[in-house]
Amino acid sequence: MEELAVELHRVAALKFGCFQLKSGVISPVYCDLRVIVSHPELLTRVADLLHQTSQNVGAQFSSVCGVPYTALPLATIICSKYQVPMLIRRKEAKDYGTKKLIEGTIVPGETCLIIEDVVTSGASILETAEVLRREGLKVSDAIVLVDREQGGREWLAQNGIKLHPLVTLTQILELLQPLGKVDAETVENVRRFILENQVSCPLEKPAPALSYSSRASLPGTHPLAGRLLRIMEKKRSNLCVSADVTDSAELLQLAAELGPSICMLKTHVDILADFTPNVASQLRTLANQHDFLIFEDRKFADIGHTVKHQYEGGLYKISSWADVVNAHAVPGPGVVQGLQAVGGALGRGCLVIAEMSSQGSLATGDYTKAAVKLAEDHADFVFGFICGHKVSDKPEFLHLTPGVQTQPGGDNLGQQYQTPNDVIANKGCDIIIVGRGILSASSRLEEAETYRRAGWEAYLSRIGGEEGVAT
Ligand code: S5P
Repeated sequence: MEELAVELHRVAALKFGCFQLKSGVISPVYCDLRVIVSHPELLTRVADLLHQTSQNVGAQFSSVCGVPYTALPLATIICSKYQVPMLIRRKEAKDYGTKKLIEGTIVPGETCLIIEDVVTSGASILETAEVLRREGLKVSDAIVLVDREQGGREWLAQNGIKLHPLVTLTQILELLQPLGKVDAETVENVRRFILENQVSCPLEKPAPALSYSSRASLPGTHPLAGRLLRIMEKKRSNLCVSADVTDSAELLQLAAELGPSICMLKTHVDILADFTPNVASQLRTLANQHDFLIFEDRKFADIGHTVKHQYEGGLYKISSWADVVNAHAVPGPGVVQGLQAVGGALGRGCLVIAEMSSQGSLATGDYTKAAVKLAEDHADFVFGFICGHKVSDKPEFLHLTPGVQTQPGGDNLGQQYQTPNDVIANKGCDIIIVGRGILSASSRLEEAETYRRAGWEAYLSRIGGEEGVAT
């Protein structure tokens, strides 16, 4: 270990002095272990020691994955020398919608050992472990060259990963000091720095969820999403009623009666038996009067050229009266671009269908990820998702969830229901879309109010607020 400490110091992988970290904090020590790739003997020695440690601690594994990037050559040497299959984690976030996140043969159920050069909070190891675990692999141990002792070990342990460092920062100092490589003052400074810079465990302190109104004024929030978020806060409603009725008079009656309780009315205009342009204009008047948005649930899914016509023309002229429409991601960007060509200048917005509530839906996994990317790439027109759980961490995006009833369950054609509390408080979505849960009640207004209150209370519990303080 002494030899290793001296070598790391010699090649300037460890520097002592005064360094400003990315966070702005001044550190008396800087670990730049990337430099070891320029020193083949040291690189091989470190790889050997990492492997030896994995044997000493009795780690069981069938593959090895190095946390990108510094640990990649270390993992490569270990895998080559000791004949262990390797997995490579891709780091390019841009490609995550379409490319695999892990290269190599994945055998679900098998255990993968993580290799890392230096650990501070443990976040990089955990990120890699989560990607591996999502693919069905088990991760229980991580071998690391240097532990900065700033809380990473504890955080990883909470997430089921044992951290095995070759050496800690304190041990390195204890080895270097008698050799005159560092003085007593440096040792003391580093000790104090470690003590005063413990990384708090992100799981213990989740970032507080933002309120609807604070999200309304974020610079990246689409103007229509901003309007919707303000309506929600003002009316204390995250309820969208799905007005799945076939008679125009009933639709208008529903909009007039439930208007004050909802933030949005969702229509399927093509199920109306007696649609006329006058129905659309009366609906618009009611929307303005009661301050809700109209969402025509047309689910566009064709090439851009065709959806342009479907949106603007035909019998329904949807773009002339609906604030919001939605699109499937299956055709690729063209569908959104076609809709935007019509709706963009009118100030309209679009939701991408990232998941569906129906049993056996194919909109899962990589498809959902690609749908999120499609939305992110067109954030000047797309402002959210139809989904069953929160699919994007960007607070500018809204998550709208259909398949909601007060009792979980389903219908006999594959619809599946979650409760308002589950959707808003547990799954982190923003708006509940309720159809038959309200439409089949004897008093639709009373039932809508029940859903409105349930959705709102779930929201308040999510943001940690109480009635009256959610601003
Ligand atoms: O995945 C979906 C997407 C949508 S938009 N699942 C859905 O159920 N929907 C729509 O939400 C569906 O077309 C219907 O209009 C509404 C759900 O109605 P409910 O009666 O089952 O609440």
